[in-house]
Amino acid sequence: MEKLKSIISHFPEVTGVESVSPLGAGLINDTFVVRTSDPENPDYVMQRINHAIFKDVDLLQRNIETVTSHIREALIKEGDPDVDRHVLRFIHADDGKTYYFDGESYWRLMVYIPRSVSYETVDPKYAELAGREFGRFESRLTHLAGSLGETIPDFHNMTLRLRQLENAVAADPVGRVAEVMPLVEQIRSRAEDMTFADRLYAQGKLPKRVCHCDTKVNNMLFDKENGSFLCVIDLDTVMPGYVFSDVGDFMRTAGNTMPEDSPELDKIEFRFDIFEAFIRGYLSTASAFLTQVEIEYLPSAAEMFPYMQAVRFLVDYIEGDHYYKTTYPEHNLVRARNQMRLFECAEARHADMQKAIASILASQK
Ligand code: GN1
Ligand code: MG
Repeated sequence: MEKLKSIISHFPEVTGVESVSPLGAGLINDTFVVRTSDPENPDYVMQRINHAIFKDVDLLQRNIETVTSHIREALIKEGDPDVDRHVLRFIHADDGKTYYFDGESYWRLMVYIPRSVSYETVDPKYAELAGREFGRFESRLTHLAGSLGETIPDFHNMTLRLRQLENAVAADPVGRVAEVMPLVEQIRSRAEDMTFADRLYAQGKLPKRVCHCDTKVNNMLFDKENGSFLCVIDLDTVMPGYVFSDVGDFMRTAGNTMPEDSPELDKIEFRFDIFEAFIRGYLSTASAFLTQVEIEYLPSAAEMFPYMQAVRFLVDYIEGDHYYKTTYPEHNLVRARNQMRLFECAEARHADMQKAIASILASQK
């Protein structure tokens, strides 16, 4: 606590700190809530940025500033009466940057959005809101593609993720490969289909747009009292990418009947009601800029993201769990199996997803 307080002292705007306690369930950064004593002062969210993963913190924070200031300006122009709850605001450290390096770790602070709540699961009503807002988020930022760097290069490059799996299998650094070979084989058998986005991009048929790239359901804030949408959080991976990332990652989390680390595979189902609702919302704000190809492959996006996540969790398991936070030795393997099961469930609904999209588009004309 004293150490955290001394870090906060480098952000002059933050005064009267009363307590600092852990917050949320992110798998990458360490997150805390900073409560202040004066009711006039806001509370804050404090994070230790995972520097092993985000190698260029300066670029990361510049991206985030570009994105948040752009959204802020748009909200002001639109006459939004509640701008401060509709976009994050990062606090400047004493050297003017929006992060502080203590010689070992990188820290940042943002204002805690009052009367907000996030969810681990949503009903179709919230899924539709989420779809609409992620579509709006993308449409607001789409022209910024040239001004944002890739905070994690090749983050959602499926071909590369599969190569990482093959490298991990070949190296077998902690002797875990034998036990996971059936899963590796299952992944290999679907590799050709699941690299569709990289092929489309190479053929010049798929654009890169600014996407959120981590649209986990818990990365959105809603109003505690009336349930209205407030804002999108966790902006570390906002960067040029395929729209498949945002549709896929939302469905990967909100569309699973079980948490992503549940070992109860027979309880996993793909929530088609959530898919329909999310896509209805998403197309209401995104269809104006989406191309035919992007729309055509949205069902494949809902399959690709559980598949990619299975690969990523499995690579981390094989490599000895250095990327994701884990709480027991098999955690990443359980997650990988869970995601592969969800992938199969989503795949089984491919034709239904296509039909739903066609009928939504027809109804929105
Ligand atoms: C990580 O930080 P968090 O928990 O929101 C990860 C995502 C994964 C997700 C899996 C930078 O997100 O890509 O989909 O875990 N973020 C990064 O739960 O790797
Ligand atoms: Mg998060």
